Amino acid sequence: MHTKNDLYLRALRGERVERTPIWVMRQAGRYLPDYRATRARAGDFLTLCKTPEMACEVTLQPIDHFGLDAAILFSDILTIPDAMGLELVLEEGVGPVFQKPLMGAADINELAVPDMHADLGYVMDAVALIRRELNDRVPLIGFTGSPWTLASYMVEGKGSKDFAKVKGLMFGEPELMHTLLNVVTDAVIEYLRAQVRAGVQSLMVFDTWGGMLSTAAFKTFSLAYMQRIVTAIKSDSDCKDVPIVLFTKGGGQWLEMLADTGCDGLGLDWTIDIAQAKQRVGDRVILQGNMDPVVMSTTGAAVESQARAVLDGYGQVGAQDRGHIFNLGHGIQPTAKPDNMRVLVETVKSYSPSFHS
Ligand code: 1CP
Repeated sequence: MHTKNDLYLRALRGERVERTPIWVMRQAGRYLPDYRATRARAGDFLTLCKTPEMACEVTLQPIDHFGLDAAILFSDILTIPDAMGLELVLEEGVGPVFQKPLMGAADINELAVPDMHADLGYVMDAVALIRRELNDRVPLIGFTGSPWTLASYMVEGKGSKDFAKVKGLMFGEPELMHTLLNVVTDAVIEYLRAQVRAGVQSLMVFDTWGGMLSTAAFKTFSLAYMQRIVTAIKSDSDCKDVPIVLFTKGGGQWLEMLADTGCDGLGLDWTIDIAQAKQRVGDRVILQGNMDPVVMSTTGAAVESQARAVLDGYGQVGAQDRGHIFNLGHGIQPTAKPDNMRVLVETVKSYSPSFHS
């Protein structure tokens, strides 16, 4: 028997809720023995992403184990560049690597928006299957990388520490950089629309590398394109009621600008004081975050006290506030202890109702 839990969506819509909803970035992943088993059965990460039955299985694992308030589609932000022909491979010990990174103007000018059914149909099939299997137990979150973050991987070819190649393009050939960001943004908008039509009930944009930019560059090369995404979603008849959350890691100084896009929520990394974020933008957007993910690899007592500290930091949800969704400040790490997820969810469920009276 399934009980319907729409706490997360009600909170995002600005309704009063009885407690703080919780989900965890990267909640399906290597810290879970069940995930590692399914991943081993798949053979490699991309096969796991591209097989809807297995993607569905790992999406549901953390929901079944921990009683979280939302499921997030199991996939990756790098599916779009893969579908654009860059050929993603996940190399053990290295991380994601593109076999055909963008080498210059010729490569960039050839890029086209992929076909959402022919090239990314496996994602939409996974969404439809997950919705069926979830049976409204909890809402399903769809997601994308931000154009800047996707473009960074497409130019660097893999993760980077200094982003020298993509910044070289940005500073040296800004028009070409904009050509790249424009086609990626077109693809992201089509991708999010297709996910909504397939059944996702809220959206999240991961701007993981926006915080690597100067304020001026952030506005021009990341924020402007996230603005285009929010505007497109809010003016699409199928998507306009689907809440959208933006998360710029390292973007604490830009919260007002991010809220100005008209998004529904902002993700906060752990370096941001949530009480201050609430004062700055808490009446305009719901705030999602922001416990340091490393706590999840320590003790249950630390998890409980740090989770309480985040809830105390946001404090009472008043009439003017849009509210708080509990999450970590970035993805949960492979070293996290599954038992600590139990402690985390239990702490949020038992301690947060007093902030919602
Ligand atoms: O099994 C494995 O070894 C693969 C590890 C892994 C997993 C579990 C990768 C490779 N991707 C994922 C899934 C994933 N990625 C999800 C769905 C899982 C869930 O949330 O439950 C999501 C939302 C992502 C998003 C993602 N991928 C981001 C944005 C969020 C963030 O954490 O900042 C980024 C930057 C990526 C790129 C990526 N994919 C995988 C890795 C190891 C990385 C990071 C590479 C780097 O450090 O640059």
